[in-house]
Amino acid sequence: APTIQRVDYQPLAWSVERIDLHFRLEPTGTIVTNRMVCVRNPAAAGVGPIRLWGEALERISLSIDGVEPSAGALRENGSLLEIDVAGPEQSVTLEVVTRVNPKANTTLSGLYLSNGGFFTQCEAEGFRRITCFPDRPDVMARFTVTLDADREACPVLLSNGNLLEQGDLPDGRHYAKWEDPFLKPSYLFALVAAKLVALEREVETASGRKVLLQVWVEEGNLDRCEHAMDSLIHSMRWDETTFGLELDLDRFMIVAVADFNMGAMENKGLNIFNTKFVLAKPDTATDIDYENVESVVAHEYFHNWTGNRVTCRDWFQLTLKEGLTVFRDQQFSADMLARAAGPEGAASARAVKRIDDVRVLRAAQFPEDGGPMAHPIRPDSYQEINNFYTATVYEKGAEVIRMLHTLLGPEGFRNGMDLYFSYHDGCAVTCDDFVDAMAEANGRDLDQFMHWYSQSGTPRLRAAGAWDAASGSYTLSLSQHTPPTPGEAEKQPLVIPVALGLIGPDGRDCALQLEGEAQPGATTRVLALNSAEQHFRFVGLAAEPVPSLLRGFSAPVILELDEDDARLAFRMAHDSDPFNRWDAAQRYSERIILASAGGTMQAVPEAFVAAFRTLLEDTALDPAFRAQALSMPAEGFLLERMSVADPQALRAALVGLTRHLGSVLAGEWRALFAAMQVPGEYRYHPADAGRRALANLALRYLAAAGDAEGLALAQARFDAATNMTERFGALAALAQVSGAAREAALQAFHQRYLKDPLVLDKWFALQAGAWRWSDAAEPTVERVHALMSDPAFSLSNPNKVYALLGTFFRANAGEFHAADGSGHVFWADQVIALNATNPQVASRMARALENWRRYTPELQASIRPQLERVLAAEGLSPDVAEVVGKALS
Ligand code: HT7
Ligand code: ZN
Repeated sequence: APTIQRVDYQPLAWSVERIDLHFRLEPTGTIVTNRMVCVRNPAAAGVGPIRLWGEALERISLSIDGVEPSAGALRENGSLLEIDVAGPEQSVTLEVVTRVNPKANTTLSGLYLSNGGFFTQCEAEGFRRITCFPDRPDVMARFTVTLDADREACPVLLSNGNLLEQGDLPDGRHYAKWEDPFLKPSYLFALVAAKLVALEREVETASGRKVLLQVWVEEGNLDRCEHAMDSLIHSMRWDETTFGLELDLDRFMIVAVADFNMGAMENKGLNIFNTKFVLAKPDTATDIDYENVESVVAHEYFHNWTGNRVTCRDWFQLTLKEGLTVFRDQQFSADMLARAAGPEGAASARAVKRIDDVRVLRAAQFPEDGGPMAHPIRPDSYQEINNFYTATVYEKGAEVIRMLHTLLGPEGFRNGMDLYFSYHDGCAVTCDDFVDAMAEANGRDLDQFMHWYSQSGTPRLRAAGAWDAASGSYTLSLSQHTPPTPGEAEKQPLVIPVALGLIGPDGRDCALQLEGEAQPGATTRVLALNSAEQHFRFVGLAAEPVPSLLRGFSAPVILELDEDDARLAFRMAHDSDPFNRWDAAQRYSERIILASAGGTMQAVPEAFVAAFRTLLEDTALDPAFRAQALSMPAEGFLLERMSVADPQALRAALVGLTRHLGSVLAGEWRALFAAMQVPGEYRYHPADAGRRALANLALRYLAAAGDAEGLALAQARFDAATNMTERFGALAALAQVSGAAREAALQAFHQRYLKDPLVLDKWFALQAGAWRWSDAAEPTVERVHALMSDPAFSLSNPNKVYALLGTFFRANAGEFHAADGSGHVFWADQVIALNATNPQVASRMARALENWRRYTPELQASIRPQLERVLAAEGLSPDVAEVVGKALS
């Protein structure tokens, strides 16, 4: 596939002002009549043909102002259609009638069927699979949409905006006409025609307008929508109070669909969601599911301003809406947790959220930034845009916005947002436009900051301290460098906000005073490192301090700081910044795990166990925080930290350490489990969720150690559980020990939830992610293979693929990379199979091997032929070709 370059952006000669769409919906032959007013675009001087894209469409007719264009005036090149307008008209009406086959559409992009209903997904380039259109985000038009469908099969007909009229038609059909009052790019178009029911609420916006909120689901799921509705209302309130942003429509709809490539989609006024991020009730959803529903509902809702009202000029600017919206949903979730925790627990609750987010960044984005797909948050080129909905664009993009927030402060950031909307509401803009608004609102020069948008790779922040007892001063030397990434050998110094504190020997933070300052100030402050190396001299100190750097993870970098075990243990016990306290525990365990995986450590140091025990028993600490602090670093992050990635050695080290901690602290874990019981009926509340998470963690450590008492506790909890968090937590512990009890519990769970696809996804994922805790256990690849034959599994449902194959390929390195290469052969078979039906899902699976060159020579030898086999496969999609091509290049 051709490579598209960011610098080649050109406005189109013709834009679209209005589009009137009519759908006669039939499963195998839907007729789409598209009448649009095309206008010459002043930004391009209106010179050039009308350009439309169309894909997988059968064209029935095309006319301009009622006349079919002559053969010479119409050119087709792949999916691009160019039409010359000979005359001087500034505006023409173009009508194009096409036929599509939703039933045959297995890509889940464009118009497709799910359980008999019609659904659409247009981001990024799905609208061209519905009708011919200048399908780019910089073309913003006013849409009216008429749906005409069988009343019995599709009683509910929805599209963006406001319902204008509806009524009956002959032959058992009916129609509905919708109008979206806002200009929007085609990727935000949506329709739904299905048999659904809605949970409804009427609420008032801050300015007193009444709006109707609806959550549409299949009838049997109506009792699982309350939490999504509450989350929507909380999101509305939060955006009103935090950013002064109100819902701008009279009606806002969420629709849940079981077949969906991603999490959810922010179509204007008609968000379409994967059922996984809508449906929740205590018997089927875990605390983590509840949290995810809340944050995804918030994310899509927040897009209404950051993405919809102000959208992206081109897809290279994707982080403009995604990084900003992820940052907004992260802040929202942190605020919700802090509110639930009350003033005493707010800081810890915020830290728990931050830890969650940083875990994701380190496990998914850092490896991406170190591999062949590395790209800046604003990429310079792509072959297939769907491959660029990445952890870099989303999560690192959010970190970049967070750094702006840190550097400008909450008020400065808000002022920048206000200016951004005042300049760009209703427009399609660039990342530069956003940062320019931030700079102007704050009177700041952010030119150097823009390197975060143009450079890929994870920067290394090196720190060293020098204590001068005579003067009571401590000089902190900070330096930065970013390793080369594909196509980017040289890197410029970035602006890195480093939040730091200095801890005195008594474990208390010192008041910070830089040389030249009149008096000591706060105990945490932010230094802005903006050159390759800088020195900061702190004065007025009574004794040598211990530095606590990058508090709250103030920048998406890898901190290189020599700290001995004693210092890490000291910070595990005393760092006043809860994020860094957690991070000290992570660093200490990382050191032990990597030494063990590298064969340089025989026994787990007593000092580590003691520090770990102190955290375990510290009842002053919030349970949710303790659950984080007592969890091992993510395997994906640890693999990235190995000079040569050896998944088997790493897994052995992780198993060894987990088992050791489970057995030497068995008594403590059992006591903790008992202390963390949550009495009464289940409610989703962060305080209860923290206790349940810690209890479940205790069971997993005990099961890892094969502790008979612990396993009995897990069995009892599994049998008596009244909610999914406890039931699944117990099952996960039981599943760690192979044998009859494991199989019986898995079987009982399967039986109980046979009719519940989302719960079965958990069951598939648990088995696909299984570690082998004993040599006797069955290789996971065999179980995964067998599970593909389970009647509930289907390669055409992305949730099933992500649960079974995605978990195995992307979250079970120790088993996937089995030395006999069976995992790699299986991977190639599945990628090739998926490529034929759903390239987006295939490409996500394909990415599991992109960092293969970091592995041992033996593994590389096993992986290469499989990558080559995929690359040579017939009919390879651009999606998979880009990923595998870059991996092999
Ligand atoms: N903006 C949405 C992205 C999305 C998507 C992208 C490609 C293919 C399918 C998709 N479904 C949704 C989701 C979001 O970030 O909010
Ligand atoms: Zn988004």
